[in-house]
This record gives sequence, structure tokens and C-alpha cells, in this order.
Amino acid sequence: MDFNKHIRVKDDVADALAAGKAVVALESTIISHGMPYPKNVETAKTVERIVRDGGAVPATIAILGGKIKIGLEPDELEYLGTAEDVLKASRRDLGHIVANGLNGATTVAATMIAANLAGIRVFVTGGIGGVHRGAENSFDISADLQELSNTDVAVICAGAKSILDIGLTLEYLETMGVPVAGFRTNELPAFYTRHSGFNIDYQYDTAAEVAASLQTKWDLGLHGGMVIGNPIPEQFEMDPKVIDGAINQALNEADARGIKGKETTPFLLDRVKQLTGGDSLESNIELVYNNARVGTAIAVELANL
Ligand code: PSU
Ligand code: MN
Repeated sequence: MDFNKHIRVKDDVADALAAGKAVVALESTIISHGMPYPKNVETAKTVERIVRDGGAVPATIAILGGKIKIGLEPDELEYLGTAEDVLKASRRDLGHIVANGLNGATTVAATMIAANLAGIRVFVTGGIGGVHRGAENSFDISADLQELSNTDVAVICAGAKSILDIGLTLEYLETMGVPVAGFRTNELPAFYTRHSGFNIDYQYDTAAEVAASLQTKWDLGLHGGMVIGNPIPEQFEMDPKVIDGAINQALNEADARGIKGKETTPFLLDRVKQLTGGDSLESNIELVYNNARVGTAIAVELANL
């Protein structure tokens, strides 16, 4: 399918969309900048298999050679997981990367944009960006939050990491009119742990309830997405003390080294992983799998409406 000269939709994704079947978008920053090789590529491939097993077609999104690709081949996933020349691509970066024929790994914001262009309504990831701790000085607020306000794509995630200020992230989402729901929880999950202590607006216990809420929002002409927070399964949860200690140390180091802008999130993710001796990576992978199962069920329900 070639509805826009900058976009290439993989055949199986295009066929599913044309037939009104369920498609699940997946991001690529998590592959190129969120996890180390080879776990990143293994995870990306396993997530695609979970989506297929659940009855939907996976569409991992990235920019390769200046084309926005919706649905990737296995060798393209491998490339994203190993190459050094893959830029982190958020909303502001898309025009530049595409115009110059470069490679980019799409963030939540950029993946939402690409998914929406192709007509994909459901997107599964690990965690969203948000309002960073100390944002009152740094002004560091992820472009993901504005995107959630504007672009009609639901994001299934394991909540927000405490590298972020979770309370301020929720306030910002409220201001921007973004619904935040919990899947079988009334709290926003804190990524590595099930509990953040921050209550959220709605609890949905089935994929059908989420799909009905999304469809109704869009039927009312309300643009934007929804955050569906799906807690990490208990057996893969981290000890809150261990993870909080690692996050605090990583934040102090980022501050001392003057890390800023788009480098902040990848730096913090990488340090937390090193400081927890790889445990955080295992939790991260398992929560993505869990999100893929729930997100696929939501996409299937939405396609049936
Ligand atoms: N949170 C994670 N893992 C990630 C990211 C966030 O737990 O890989 C990535 C996502 O792609 C997200 C991006 O969209 O980081 C946010 O970056 P920034 O804060 O620079 O907007
Ligand atoms: Mn930022």
C-alpha cells in the first residue's frame, strides 16, 4: 500500500487493515535505545508472535532509509537492534529523518503518528514518556503526552517509571484531556512494580470494556488516545526498594553529568539496568509480553465493534 510517498505498509498489515481486522502497532525506540542486543531483537520478535497468537497482525514501526515502515521484516528488526546509525525519532524529528533518508527508531509519540496515518488504533509498548522529576527546572516533559492528547491511538503500557514524576505526569494528562485507565487495577502501575500509590480514573476488567470506551470517545469526535495501564505480573515484579535505589542513583548521575534532552530517558534506562544487574531488563521484557497479550485482546474487541 502506498497512500503516502513517505510510508511503506507491509503487505500483511495492509491486508488486515483493508479487511477491518485487528492490527497492533509496536514501537522501535524500545529496540534501538531501550534494551541491549540480543535481548532487544528477541523481545521484538516474541512480541510479534504474541500478537499473532492473539489473533491480530503486528506492525512494528520504524524509519529505514527515509521511509516510514509500518510492519517490519525480521532482518529489519535485527538491523534496528544492532546498528549504530539509528536515531531516536519523536514528533519533531520525523520530517528531518525522512527528508534525509536516515534511519530512526520511533518513540511512543512518533509511533502513534505513524499508526494513525495507517489507520491503526491500538499500540502496545513498555512505558510512556512523561513529566520528568525536576521538570519545574528542566522543563523536560515528553512529547508523548501531547501526542496522546491529539492522536487517535490507544497506548497499552505498564504505567510510568519512577524516573518520571508520576503525579505530575497524571496532572498533565488530565489537563490535556487524556483518559487514563487501569486494566484490572485502580492505580497507575509503576512499570517495574504493580503499585505507584496514584489512583486513576477508571478501572476496566475486560478488553471489551476498554474497546467500548475508546470507540465511544472517538464516536463523540474527541481526538486523542488513552493510556491503559496494565500492571506487571506479580511473579516478575521487582523489589520496590531495589528499583527505587537504582532510579535515585541514576537520576543523581544524570544530574551530575549534565545529561539533557533526548538523551535523558535512554541514559536513565541504561543506568537502571546496569545498577540492578540485569534484573530490571528481565522485568521489562515480561511486562512488554503481558502488555502485548492485553493490547491484542483490545485490538480484537475494537475490530469486532
Ligand atoms: N520508557 C521506557 N522505555 C522506553 C521509553 C520510555 O520504559 O524505551 C522510550 C519510549 O520510546 C518513549 C521514549 O516514547 O522513551 C520517551 O523519550 P522522551 O522522554 O525523550 O520523550
Ligand atoms: Mn524529554
